[in-house]
Amino acid sequence: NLIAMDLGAVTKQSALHAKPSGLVLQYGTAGFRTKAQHLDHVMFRMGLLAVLRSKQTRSTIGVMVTASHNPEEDNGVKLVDPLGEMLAPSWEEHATRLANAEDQDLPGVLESISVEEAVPLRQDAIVVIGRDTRPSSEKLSQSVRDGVAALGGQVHDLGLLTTPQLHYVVCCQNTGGRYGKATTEGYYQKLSRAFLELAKQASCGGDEHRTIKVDCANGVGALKLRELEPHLAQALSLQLVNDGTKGKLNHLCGADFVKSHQQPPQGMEMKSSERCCSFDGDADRIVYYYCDAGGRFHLIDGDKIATLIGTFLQELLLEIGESLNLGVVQTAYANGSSTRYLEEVMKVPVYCAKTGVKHLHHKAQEFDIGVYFEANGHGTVLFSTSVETKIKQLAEELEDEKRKAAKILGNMIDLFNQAAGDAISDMLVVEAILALKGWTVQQWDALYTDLPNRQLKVKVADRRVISTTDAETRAVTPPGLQEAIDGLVQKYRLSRAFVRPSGTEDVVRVYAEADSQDSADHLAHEVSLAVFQLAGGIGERPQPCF
Ligand code: G16
Repeated sequence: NLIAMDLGAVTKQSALHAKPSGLVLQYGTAGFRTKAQHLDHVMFRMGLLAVLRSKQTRSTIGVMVTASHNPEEDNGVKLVDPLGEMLAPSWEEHATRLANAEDQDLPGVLESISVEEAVPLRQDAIVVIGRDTRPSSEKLSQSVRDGVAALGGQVHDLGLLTTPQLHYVVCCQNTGGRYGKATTEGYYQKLSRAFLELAKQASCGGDEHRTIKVDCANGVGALKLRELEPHLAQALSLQLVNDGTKGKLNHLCGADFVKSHQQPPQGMEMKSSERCCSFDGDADRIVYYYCDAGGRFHLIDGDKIATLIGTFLQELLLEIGESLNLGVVQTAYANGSSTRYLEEVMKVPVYCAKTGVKHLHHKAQEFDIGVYFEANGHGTVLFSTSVETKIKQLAEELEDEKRKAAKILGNMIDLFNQAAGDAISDMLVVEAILALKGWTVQQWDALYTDLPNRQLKVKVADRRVISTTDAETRAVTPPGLQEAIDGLVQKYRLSRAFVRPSGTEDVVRVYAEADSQDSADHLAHEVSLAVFQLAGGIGERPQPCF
């Protein structure tokens, strides 16, 4: 069977994408990420791996070239599995093994993966490729194409795409069009049709014309929002800021900057109470914010987006008279107030998963309706197939108010990108919900008050010395670190802190929350110092951020 894999061709091609010897990379939170100049061989090899995965699953596989929220000089790659989900964990291991094999060992590693996974090598393979707007992305996606071609796979290069658009296309391609048309045009049609229906249903409430200011992080989101806008038939006007014409990708802007610095992006002029939002570099995250009359900045993060969505879906279910099993999945970064609100006011089950959409997505699949969001704004809602069928049926059968509610829910189901967290889709969802509820951004913000919090990064020689347990809320190693954190947390009221190695940047992340900003800042700083001392900090000691 192995004869079907032309290892000679692979070796020849691979010489053009040589691996810098000794370089070791890990398939992390969202694939491989590092400086772009170190990634050529990884891209080629991920092309090879995508072919094997495509043959094994007898499906189209996606490869996205992006480093999402990371700086412009970085790049990265991740594989998208048949239903638009993240790559299966066992294949992440293959990816790491393949990426780290020295050039001469590459054929052997390919063979062993094929044997272990019983890959039917004569099967055809199709790989869809997307890329973000980084200067390095075009060349790197050519390397992916070379890898696919070296194993005789077929390539569909869709060029510039948001990451969630690639997930959507892969999902459509493998589900015979049931999820939608497998093109970006199909994506715009599906979302805009659902959004316009919802806008029509909301318009009885007044405010028919809405405007939103979007910080596009100087990334691909700007290009794609421009393509979407004509489909929205003026039900929503988009004012794009940081659209990539001047600034640098993710620099002083974008969802990650706004969330971690808790301040508006550069270039965003906000009038009092104006709704604004920020995407990240590949448009898979979104956070909202506004300024109040006193000029104070208010962040509305992924937790509050999840709460708005959860509340709204619960209200619709009540109206329809259906009691479905709705759950919310968060990570350790979820603000304590959001968890309390979900559990005590909304009375929905809340679960804490490890950071990384792959972990949240899988947990959310256990519910009839699984809402999952990371505090950083990455999330979506998953509806089980039977719920989807049932709701759409009820929208035909029920009468009056119940029918109206079922129709709204049916459109909501279509508006979510269930393949992946998606800034464009989530923005339309939020805009539709606010319009339907007739809510201002302040009313939304007032659902609960966030506990003051602070996130910091610490540089250490090897971040793998930190290992964690209990969904990353407790450090197991290095010895003494958790005890140190426990001691520090005790000094403050309503406090909590944890540390974890990032899977996308070479840093250790520190999170702290407490009853006041001052306490959260002090606690985060003290925990950073403990990490620096006990986990081999390098460079300058962490400086206070207050
Ligand atoms: C990626 C993942 C997210 C994760 C984030 C940060 O986001 O998709 O699930 O929250 O990285 O991960 P870490 O803290 O491990 O660095 P993105 O938007 O960069 O793709």
